[in-house]
Amino acid sequence: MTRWPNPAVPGFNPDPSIVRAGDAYYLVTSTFEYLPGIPVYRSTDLVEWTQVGNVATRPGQLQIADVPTGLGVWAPTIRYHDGLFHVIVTVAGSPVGCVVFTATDPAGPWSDGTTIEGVNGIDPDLAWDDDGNAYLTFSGLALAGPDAGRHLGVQQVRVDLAAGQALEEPRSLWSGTGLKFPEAPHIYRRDDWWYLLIAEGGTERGHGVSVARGRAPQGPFEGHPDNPVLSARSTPRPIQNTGHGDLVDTVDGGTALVCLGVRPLGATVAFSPLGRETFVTGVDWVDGWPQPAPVELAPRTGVDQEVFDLADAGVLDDPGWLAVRALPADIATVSRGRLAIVGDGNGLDSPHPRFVGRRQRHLTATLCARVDAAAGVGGLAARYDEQHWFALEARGDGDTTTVTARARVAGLAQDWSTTLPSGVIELRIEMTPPTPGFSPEALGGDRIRLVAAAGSQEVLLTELDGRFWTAESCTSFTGRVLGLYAVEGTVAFADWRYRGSEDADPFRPGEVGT
Ligand code: 6LW
Repeated sequence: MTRWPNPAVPGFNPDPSIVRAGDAYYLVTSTFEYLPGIPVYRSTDLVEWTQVGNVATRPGQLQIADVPTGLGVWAPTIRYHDGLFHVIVTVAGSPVGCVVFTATDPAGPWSDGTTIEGVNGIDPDLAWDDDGNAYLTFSGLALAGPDAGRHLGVQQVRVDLAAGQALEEPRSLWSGTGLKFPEAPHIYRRDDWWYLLIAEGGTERGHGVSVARGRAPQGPFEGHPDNPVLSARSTPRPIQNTGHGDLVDTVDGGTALVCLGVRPLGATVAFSPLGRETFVTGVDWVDGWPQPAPVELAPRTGVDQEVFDLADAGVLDDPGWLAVRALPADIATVSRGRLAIVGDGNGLDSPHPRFVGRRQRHLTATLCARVDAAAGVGGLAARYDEQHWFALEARGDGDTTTVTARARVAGLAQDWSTTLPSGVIELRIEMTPPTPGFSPEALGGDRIRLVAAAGSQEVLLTELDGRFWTAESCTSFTGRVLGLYAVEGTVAFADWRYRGSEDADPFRPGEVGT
């Protein structure tokens, strides 16, 4: 039995990195094309996690306004050194490149960032030796230049962090057992050994964690005789793709590993609606080697309710709001007792949608909000990327409101419409896992219902098979983000109500809206 709930940090939270400072743990994850970038989660027990802020709260820190979807913030590492928190990350496709941010308080504010020149790769890690030398270890996947796409394995370079400069040519380090994509390196000192932890096998079903050790941070490193030390590949485990791990010494003298994983649904070929999430597992030390336990599913029980009064002027101060290539406060405004989004003609198929949302965190989840579309067009949506989303879109027509359910999958489009009386309507997205077993109902992804209601009238516009909005179908690094959007005019929203649970049959799907 795992001691900690899993997923540890549910929803779109891939590439976790963790550090302990005193009695508290801090964890960061990747955000790609979303802002604010790099959430910071805090825990004192690896059980309860609270998002205390984000590293990148100012667009200039990342410069991702025009990055292609899927690029942007890849795989941050968080470390604590000399009283300062450091987050180092590659901002793929941005002029910022490999950048280090610092803060005295992990809740922020974080510095503007210093780009480290001379690092052409991803997944940077930081470690310091006793002489104060800083070692930047990274995965040598060239993202730019004539070598773009070429992989040089795990590399390391000594750096001057303040000056933002590499102090030598990158050197090759131990790069795993030969599986694809050696990446996510982290190095740690323990007793007389330096350990090099990496991911290999690629971030899908073949993913794993491998480890090597040496007497110095520069190596040479020798691999564990039985790598990978963690992988769910070819197993029936409910958590798959386990890899991209980071070790932390626990308050009680033990060791834990956080890693990414997915929760695929479906009896045979399986799909993961929430994308890559953060999991935790215990680590034993065996003959001087870390041995992570297989990652176990241990969801929290009960119903998790997240209710926001969208009339509250401070509602967008909550650090969990996300927008695409823009800050949530640049998309939505709260004034005169309502949250409004002004459309500019860009829809959800644009790289710049007028959309603010939050991570879907439970496999059974309902989002509902009240929408006034008398002066515009917009509604509720679930977004993976520009090509993969579904939505409930309202348009006021004077005497009536037309509601259209829209589903988009890689260039395929389908819409369903209904007419409701004019005035404020309630829109609702309901998601439930498929039934277990081998019936047709067990195949595919989660079951999605798109519902609109006005007064006593309630219309189910469509039911969708959620497999099309999963990490696998969308070939996406991100996850499902549920939110509010406008395409034209001004759309006003009230009462954000998200309800989620991992229990079997936790609530009637529509319950939240009544
Ligand atoms: C991340 C790398 C990876 O930098 O995907 O495949 C990248 N694995 O470790 C984005 O999450």
